[in-house]
Amino acid sequence: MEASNVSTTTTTSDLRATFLKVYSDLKSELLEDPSFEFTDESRQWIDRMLDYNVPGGKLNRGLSVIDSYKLLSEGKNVTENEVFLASALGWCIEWLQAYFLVLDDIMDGSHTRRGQPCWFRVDKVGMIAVNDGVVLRNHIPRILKNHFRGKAYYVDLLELFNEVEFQTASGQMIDLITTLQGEKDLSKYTLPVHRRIVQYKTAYYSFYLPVACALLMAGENLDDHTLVKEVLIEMGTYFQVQDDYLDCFGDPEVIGKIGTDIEDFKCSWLVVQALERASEDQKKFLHENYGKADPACVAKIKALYKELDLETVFAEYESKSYEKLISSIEAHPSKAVQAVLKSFLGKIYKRQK
Ligand code: GPP
Ligand code: MG
Ligand code: MG
Ligand code: MG
Repeated sequence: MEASNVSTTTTTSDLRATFLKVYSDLKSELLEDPSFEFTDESRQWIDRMLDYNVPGGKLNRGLSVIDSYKLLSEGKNVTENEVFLASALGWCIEWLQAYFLVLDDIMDGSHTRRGQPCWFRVDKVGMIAVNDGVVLRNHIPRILKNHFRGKAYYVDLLELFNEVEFQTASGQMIDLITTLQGEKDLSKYTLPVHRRIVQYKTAYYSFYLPVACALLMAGENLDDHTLVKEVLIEMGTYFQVQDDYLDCFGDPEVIGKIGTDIEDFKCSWLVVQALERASEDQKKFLHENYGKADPACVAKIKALYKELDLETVFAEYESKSYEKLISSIEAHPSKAVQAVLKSFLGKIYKRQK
């Protein structure tokens, strides 16, 4: 048991090291992009901006492309070049994530991310971060062009990234405009509304996209994998419920960010659950204190969540979701696909960060 644990750890850290090496390669290419005449200053800006925002996360999304591709290859020899290509796609997703997070932190008025100040809060950055987001987004098709242009699945890849970006931006839009409704009438926050927001803003890019990239690389047609997509969307929904939970109950030291959902009047899973369980008096209390920047109001909301025992409600949701996901996964005819989905689920079940 001990020995196999050690070897798994080594493999995981080897994979991470290989993956990070590809990051350096891709960054160097972008810093030598022939379409732009870099000055020392502009090259240094991009270099620092990328290092600050792209590689510092858990890298789950990116690493999953390699994992999934290997599992889909079912023991066939995966070449070094294929690992490189799967890594490049993984990094495209990490770039996409960096672009979303830089902008999301501005929109949410957040303070920290991955244990450091949000990029826009860094001295001399400020609203230059908006353009950095645009630059990050524009790096993706450049990476794809550099490495996938000759592939049969090139157009499918471009369409996939475009489609998923559109879905995420639409989800982000409803996340933001729903707060306007909530401010008028908190009873508009219901589970179906929450579900729609999180499916679009998180599930497509965080869960469907990595596996879809691996499927395209493996020569599959995405239209043949609707069941896989459905399971991944469910998994992504569960992941964002965890994110909402950790925003309030997580340890900022561990999750690397300080929650802002209560201050921001977000249609979070927690407030939806609270509204379902609150008495008339408690609802009134919620209306009076939710969405206020005042730390005393935030503390009152957190106290009400505890009083309503949302920690237990969440623990029950978590184990039920896990069981449901496992049984949907086991209904899939392919063992290789089952392994891909189980591996992804294993990475997030009961996560603390
Ligand atoms: C996560 O929401 C959603 C995103 C990061 C998508 C952003 C999309 C854009 C088009 C900018 P969140 O605000 O709950 O995430 P976090 O808790 O990490 O801030
Ligand atoms: Mg946010
Ligand atoms: Mg947000
Ligand atoms: Mg959040």
